[in-house]
Amino acid sequence: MSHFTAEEKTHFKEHGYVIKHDLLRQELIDNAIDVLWQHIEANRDNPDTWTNAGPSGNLPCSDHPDIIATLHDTPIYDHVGELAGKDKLTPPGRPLCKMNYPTGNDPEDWEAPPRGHLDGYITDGVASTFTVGATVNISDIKPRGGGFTVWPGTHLRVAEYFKTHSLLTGWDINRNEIPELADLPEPVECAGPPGTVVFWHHYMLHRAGINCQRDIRMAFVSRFNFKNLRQIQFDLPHDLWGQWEGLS
Ligand SMILES: O=C(O)CCC(=O)C(=O)O
Repeated sequence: MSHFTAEEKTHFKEHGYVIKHDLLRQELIDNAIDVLWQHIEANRDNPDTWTNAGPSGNLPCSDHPDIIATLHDTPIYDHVGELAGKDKLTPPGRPLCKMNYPTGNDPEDWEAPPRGHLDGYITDGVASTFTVGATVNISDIKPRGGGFTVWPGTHLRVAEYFKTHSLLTGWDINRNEIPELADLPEPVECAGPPGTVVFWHHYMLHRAGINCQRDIRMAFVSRFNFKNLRQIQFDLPHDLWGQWEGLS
């Protein structure tokens, strides 16, 4: 059975991401949310405590069976496999639990974030990248509610850049020092109910949006790798889709 239509695959290639809905059963979502609340420094029953709550960074519960189930007991890996080729990928790991707490600002005052970042380039001279990202909405994420945000088409511009600049200079992109990426398209904020999943190319500029709603934005991010990624990563900008069984 195919998970993606031809149009969805084309959308992924052209825009660098594709959104699917209803990929998680409600029971998986409810169980995961119960686990998350054991780690959030706020009172689940008092929304007044959710603004600027903590902790910052990923919650330390990626190893919990109910969190792992949101990836392993769902068709997410099959979807990624249909794009990149399941036999070519390492097995799924553990989701990163990413909360985005309300800022306390009014939705009317919301502004789109100015730019996103590229994962895997966290310091000068290092490229530690991946292949496909999957961001899963665990809470009901309203527009302006801190949803995962992508800059469509930036994967193609980043690939162009890496054709003439080493991957080891990727940190310059995150430092916003690249004229080729100075003028970005309008970002897309991936709001949507629990079970909405954004599949995205690893060269996409992205980040969490700004949460001007009342609810805590709960999302999980998983990253998937080609088994031979370390051998081929420097070649990928020159042949962006050749390795992707479902897209080449
Ligand atoms: O929390 C988010 O929506 C974005 C996460 C992110 O930027 C990342 O995983 O690199």
